[in-house]
Amino acid sequence: MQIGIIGLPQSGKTTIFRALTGGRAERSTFAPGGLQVQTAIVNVPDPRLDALGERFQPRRTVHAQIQYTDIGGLERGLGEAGGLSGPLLNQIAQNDALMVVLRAFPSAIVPHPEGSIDPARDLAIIQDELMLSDMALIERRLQRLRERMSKGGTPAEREANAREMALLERLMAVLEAGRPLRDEPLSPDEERMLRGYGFLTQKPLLIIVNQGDDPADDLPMPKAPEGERITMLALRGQLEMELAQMSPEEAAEFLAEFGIEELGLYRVVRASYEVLGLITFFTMNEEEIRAWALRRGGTALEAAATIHTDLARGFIRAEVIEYDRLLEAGSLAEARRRGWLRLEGKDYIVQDGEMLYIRFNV
Ligand SMILES: Nc1nc2c(ncn2[C@@H]2O[C@H](COP(=O)(O)OP(=O)(O)O)[C@@H](O)[C@H]2O)c(=O)[nH]1
Ligand SMILES: [Mg+2]
Repeated sequence: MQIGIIGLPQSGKTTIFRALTGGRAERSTFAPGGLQVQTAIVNVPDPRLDALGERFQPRRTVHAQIQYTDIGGLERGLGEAGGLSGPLLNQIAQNDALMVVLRAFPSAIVPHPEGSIDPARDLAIIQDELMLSDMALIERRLQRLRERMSKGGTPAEREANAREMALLERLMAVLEAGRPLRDEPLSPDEERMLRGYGFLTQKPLLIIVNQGDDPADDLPMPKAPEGERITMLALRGQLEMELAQMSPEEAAEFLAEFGIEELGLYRVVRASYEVLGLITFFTMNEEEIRAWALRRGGTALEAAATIHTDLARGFIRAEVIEYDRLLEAGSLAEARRRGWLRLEGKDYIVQDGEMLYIRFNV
């Protein structure tokens, strides 16, 4: 799963990216079409995994991961000028969700492209850019479909084209009414039809209000947009970046001194998980205990496929236990003896925090 970090210039995207990665996991910057892009994979902090690791002492403890990409280059007015450039659009479109960074920190030395600090206005600017980009994409596609229709085609082709055109026209009306595509209910069929488009306003949105170090400077939070796959969170980006670069001991001391309960980046990663619609399940053997991400509502078979295609191909049954019951039993064998492991079939809906042991045969 990957999240693209976007926002106006100087809003603190790179600062927050560094906070998430602790400045360690950065990979080389590459720049197709002159873009500034950097990517890092971040472990999802999970106290349950820590507890399992401590109790069972496997050789390895492996976290679920999320990939973050810091994408520079989005600015006001790109959408009006005929849409985002191909490379920028591709960079943004390939993510499962978007993180929008809004500047709320005061600074005499960092200029703001709009000349003043107003996170609600900046959010509107970004949302407009995303909407204009989707409208341009729909417009281009409709144009092509109309041309194709005028050339004839088989009845089946014409029918498919007509259905796609009707759907795109409906979505255009949604955007023209100022609503993101995220809010438009779609049938599974329609979703399938749209999968290849990568519409930006369809993606889940995590909005980060980037505040300054001093709470006395905090502005009122902008009104959080309503909707299901959209979340807003405040973060002191610069402070978090500095914390992330300290040793764990130093950071803990610092947190205690300022009465901060946990690193803000933990909240960001959790919110990312939430907005992506993911849950965690665990697997365990002598070698490793591992946390895996699965889409909420995913089945035991999908969980098996996440681990390895062989497990899905040869799936027989899943043995399932909540992680805390496993801790209580002390071992899988003991849990089995006590009858705490449930046998579930491939359609079983996996719940957050369950340990799965897949029985398979290939
Ligand atoms: N005082 C303060 N400065 C910040 C904060 N976040 C970012 N900056 C500064 O703002 C400038 C732009 O930040 P950067 O992360 O490069 O923004 P980007 O263009 O969105 O990637 C840099 O000089 C940062 O040091 C913050 O929370 N507080
Ligand atoms: Mg940057």
